[in-house]
Amino acid sequence: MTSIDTTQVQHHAISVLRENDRGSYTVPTKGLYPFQWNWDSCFTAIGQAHYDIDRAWTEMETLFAHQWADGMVPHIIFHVEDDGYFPGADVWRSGKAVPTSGITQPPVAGFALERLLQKSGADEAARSRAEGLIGAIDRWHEWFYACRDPRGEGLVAIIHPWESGRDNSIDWDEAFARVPTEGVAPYTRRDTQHADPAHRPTKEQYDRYLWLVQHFRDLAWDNTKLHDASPFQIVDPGFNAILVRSCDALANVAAQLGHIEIAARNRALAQKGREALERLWSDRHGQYLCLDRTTGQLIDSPSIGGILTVFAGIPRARAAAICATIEKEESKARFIVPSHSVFDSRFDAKRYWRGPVWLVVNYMIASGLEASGQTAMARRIIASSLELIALSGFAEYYDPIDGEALGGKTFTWTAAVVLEFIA
Ligand code: 9YW
Repeated sequence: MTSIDTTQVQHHAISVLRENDRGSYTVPTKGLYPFQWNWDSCFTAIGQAHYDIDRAWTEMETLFAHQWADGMVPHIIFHVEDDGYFPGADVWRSGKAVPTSGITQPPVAGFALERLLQKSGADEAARSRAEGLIGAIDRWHEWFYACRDPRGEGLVAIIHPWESGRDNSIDWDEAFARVPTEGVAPYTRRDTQHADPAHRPTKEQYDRYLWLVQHFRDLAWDNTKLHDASPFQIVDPGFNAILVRSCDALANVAAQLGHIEIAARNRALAQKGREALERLWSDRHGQYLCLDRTTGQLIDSPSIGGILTVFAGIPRARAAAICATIEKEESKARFIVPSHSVFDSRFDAKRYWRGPVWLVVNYMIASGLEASGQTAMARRIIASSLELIALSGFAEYYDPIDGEALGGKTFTWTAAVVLEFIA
């Protein structure tokens, strides 16, 4: 194992966070992603809390200042004009004063709120900043269950792969193939100018991404219609686990600050969500799987989504089985946890979300395993993550076989979670 100098790593991580700081929000990495991304920002705040708690609160407050009237928090806020990223504000046409995208992202905010409060020692100033976010996060959680779980199953669906945060995972392939491509307006991609095209989604995938955007835009981004109107409705266990964990975290914070109703509502949502996740368990794969809501079938694709589910506080026997699954991956992958099983023929060590390791996902898995008493595996995941940093720097993602740095090279959320790992 490569040895690391924690003081040096800490300085380096903070310099990456500062380099991408735009004052009241932080970009994931300059060049490739020049705006504010939803879940990136929440992890960023957790990282900033290690050296500047005031700045950390601001990061989250900026995100929530752009919450939609219906409760949704968009996945991108286009604070500035920059044609270096596609699709930009002119494609989404969300009609907001500061333009935003029209879809959402994994709801880490509740979890981040609790972490910020813990890091700040819950002093008077911190409690008042938390007060400003509790109601907004609660409204976002309510929006999820109202608009993305219209039949009250306890599980929310994503209606666009970009909502998952695991943009072109193998999990979506089959369902995504049913999304049409006819009528997509001509466009020029920008991502392939910043990153190696061989590591990015294909042209056909981009056509389908854009078809969905156009379809939702034609429905005026009306969230009372989008779920049922989408040909793509996937229940991702990882996404739901994040929501469950955030409901629990928000319930903790709300109870601490005397918001009894919000606490009770979020506790109940978390409980229902956790129970519902059991429907997605696969004994054969030793992990949870995605469900295609349009067919009612589980998707035979062993990805990180079903491993990340440990973040929800699942039954201990499930967490133990997931540990065994990760151990198996470890026998073939030098670095864990690959975003898709190395034993699946579709595994691709270098292509976006189809094999590489993401350190933010490792952070959530390690946190979930730790809470389930699986401390040894949690430590191995953290050690592997730090080894990647020592070998390849603060990259967007890494090849699990040779550790090569892939995508953006000075990546904000990678730096943020490293500060948590070495704390
Ligand atoms: C894109 C910023 C975002 C993340 C997503 C990740 C990627 C944007 O980058 O999506 O254009 O591909 O998949 O999770 O928020 O880091």
